[in-house]
Amino acid sequence: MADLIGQLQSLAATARGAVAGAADERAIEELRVRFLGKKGELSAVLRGMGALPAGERPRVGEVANRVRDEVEALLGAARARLEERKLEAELAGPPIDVTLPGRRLVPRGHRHPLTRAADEITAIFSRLGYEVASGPEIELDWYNFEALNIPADHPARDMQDTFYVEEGTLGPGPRRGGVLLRTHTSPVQIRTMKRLGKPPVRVVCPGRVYRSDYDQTHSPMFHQVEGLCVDEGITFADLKGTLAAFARAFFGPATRTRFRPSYFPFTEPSAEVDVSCSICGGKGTLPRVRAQGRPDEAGPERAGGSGGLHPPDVRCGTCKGTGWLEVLGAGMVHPRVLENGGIDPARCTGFAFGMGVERMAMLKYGIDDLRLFFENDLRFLEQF
Ligand code: 2U9
Repeated sequence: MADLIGQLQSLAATARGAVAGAADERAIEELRVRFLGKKGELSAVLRGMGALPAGERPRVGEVANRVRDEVEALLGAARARLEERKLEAELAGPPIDVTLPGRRLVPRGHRHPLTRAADEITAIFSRLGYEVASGPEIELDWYNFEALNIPADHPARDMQDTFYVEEGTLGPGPRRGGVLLRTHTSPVQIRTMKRLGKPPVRVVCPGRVYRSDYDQTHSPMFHQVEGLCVDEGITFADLKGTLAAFARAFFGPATRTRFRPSYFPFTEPSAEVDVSCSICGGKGTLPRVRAQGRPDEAGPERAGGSGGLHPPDVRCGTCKGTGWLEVLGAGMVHPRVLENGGIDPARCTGFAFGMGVERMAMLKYGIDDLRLFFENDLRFLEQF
């Protein structure tokens, strides 16, 4: 017994010296392992306890516990001393400017210009109290056409020719009619009306749509944002006010709006909506030398009055000289469409509108070629 107690006391003495000389965290950790670890010196001494008579074990255990507590306390105090020294060194060193901007270790990415345009559009309608909804891109004929007052023999189906999914490729399950890639996001509004079951309905639906079209200005896949507002007493005036507010928020506060009569199977009456050209401000012309000053600024050649010395204005290419850009379609929802959404057309009215995101982005960011959106050329994408 005396032998084991002697070993424990000499372990404590060694530890005191060793810990006092430990210079850093690593050295302290190494000492912890050496003295207190599972295969450390204390464990080794304790293994000798097995050979002692049972009556002597408690005394040795008591000393061993004291030694363990002491070594733990020594290690803790050494760690605290190191911490304190580190802090003092930091405080003595050059001051840290906590107002400096953080360092960006990984370059931050950014949204695709189409995502950005769609986000800006939906954010404006969110502020007007609309919810944002999405739905399937592979859609039933009923939701895409029938419910929107476009029966199988309707000529509007030609303009929205799409891609059909072959019956054989679909799993089992009940369905009404064909399955296709949606040609507009309107089915989401039908689904939303059915989901809510009662007015008011205020929803905007951004998403991909598909048409069998491919040329300079048409892509077989493009993006739309459509909106729907249904309640008791909704009028065409609400539609005009809403779209005018949207156009000002998206294109700038000076933007004007005009409505021209049109036709859609799902709205009656229907309108094409134009906004004043965001490039020429609605004038239809641009000063020939834009680089030399803002359009309204009188250059040196204008000073001195009506000498006619400044070069003549040129036709604005964006609006083709008309001062107007066609950007939206809209109208009052056809009563049969409301009914298909489960809303009583005798009690409620509603307006709907739709826009192409590619066109909105091209006009807002001054992009002149639709194909740029889909080529994934970083020289283009990194400008946004
Ligand atoms: C429901 C009822 C009515 C959505 C509407 C338009 C007019 C429209 C085009 C703009 C450019 C499509 O991307 S584009 O080619 N859209 O002209 N869309 S009204 O009408 C609806 C939708 C859903 C239940």
